[in-house]
Amino acid sequence: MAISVPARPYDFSLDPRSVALVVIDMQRDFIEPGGFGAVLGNDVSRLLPAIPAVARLLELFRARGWPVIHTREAHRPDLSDCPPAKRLRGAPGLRIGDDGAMGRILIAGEPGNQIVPELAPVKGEIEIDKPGKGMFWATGLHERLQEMGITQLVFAGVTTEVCVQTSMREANDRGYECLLIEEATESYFPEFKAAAIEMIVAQGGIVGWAAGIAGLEQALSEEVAHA
Ligand code: TIU
Repeated sequence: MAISVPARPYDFSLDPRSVALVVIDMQRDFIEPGGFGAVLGNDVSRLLPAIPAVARLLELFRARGWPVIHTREAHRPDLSDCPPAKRLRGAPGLRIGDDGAMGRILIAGEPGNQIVPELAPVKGEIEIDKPGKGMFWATGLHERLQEMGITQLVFAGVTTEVCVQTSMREANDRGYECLLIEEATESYFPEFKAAAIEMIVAQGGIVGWAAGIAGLEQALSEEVAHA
């Protein structure tokens, strides 16, 4: 039976058989000093509040055995999947593939490319390395989700208006119902986070829904009580 989650622009009808959690790019590259986010000139400490909120979401999904997908923005060591148009852009200084404080910037397998330890994937969870901002480009993820019968995605991660919003828009176009958890996403620019959320829910939910984490926790706990 569907679970009604308080959300904007209206309640989200969550189907426990068809839902997965997507945690976008909670990797050291964006969250810790010396990584890609810092190299681009950002104050990376702005993303820290998302960590405990994503941990709460992971707890909710793991407790119920619901699927969890973790993505990382990552390129191959030979950079064959990093277009020059991407590599050459950005602030002057270190570029994707250069040696940084946590190994090569945004390269798969490097220390900086690991998901922060508090949110580390556990056995059975899907891990996706994606060369783009969106989670579907060159990843095969849509096919995997279709095989699993997933039609609803709960979104978390960083940054709100870049990889989270791109992934959510791409998911919306592929027919998924998308719910963004507001405390579990952050941006280097608070005003961009706020604007991205408004863009998602405007026009009757043109991209999807947004909800506070407490409402989701409450709705799921009531479901146990009713079971
Ligand atoms: N720079 C920035 O805000 N974000 C990214 O480059 N990637 C993600 O959002 N993961």
